[in-house]
Amino acid sequence: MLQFAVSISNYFRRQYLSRYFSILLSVILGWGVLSTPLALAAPQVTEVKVSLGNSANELKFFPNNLQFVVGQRYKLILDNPSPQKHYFTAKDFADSSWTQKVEAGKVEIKGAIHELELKPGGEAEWVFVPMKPGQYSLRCPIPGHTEAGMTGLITISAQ
Ligand SMILES: [Cu+2]
Repeated sequence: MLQFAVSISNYFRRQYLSRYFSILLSVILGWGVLSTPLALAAPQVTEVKVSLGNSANELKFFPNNLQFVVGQRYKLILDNPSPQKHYFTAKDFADSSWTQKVEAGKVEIKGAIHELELKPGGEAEWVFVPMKPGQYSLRCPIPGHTEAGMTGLITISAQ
């Protein structure tokens, strides 16, 4: 009799557990199914490419006029196809934006950034959201480069 009671209670416990697990499983699966489209629909990133100099060693940014809109997310892809190092320096613009991250090589930097140095052949990605409308100057502060025309204009416009 006792044996019977134990097996009955085991039976119900198993039933209970299997129901519990199937609910848990469906919650996990449901979450997976629901969260996938949500992740895909996450705020879009607009990619913008800027080259620091070129292979002919012209001291310019290509392009040198950048337009962004407040509140949108951008990935600024910087490269340096020239034979010498350059800087992407735009301190006021950086102060007027929220930086999500900067990626260069295998390093990812979180937080504020003001200036990026790119060696020949270097690449970096800067993911940010412009916050404050305005016009901001861009330049390469290596001696002679700003003077030679390695400057640019960054415009952040309101939504
Ligand atoms: Cu330069």
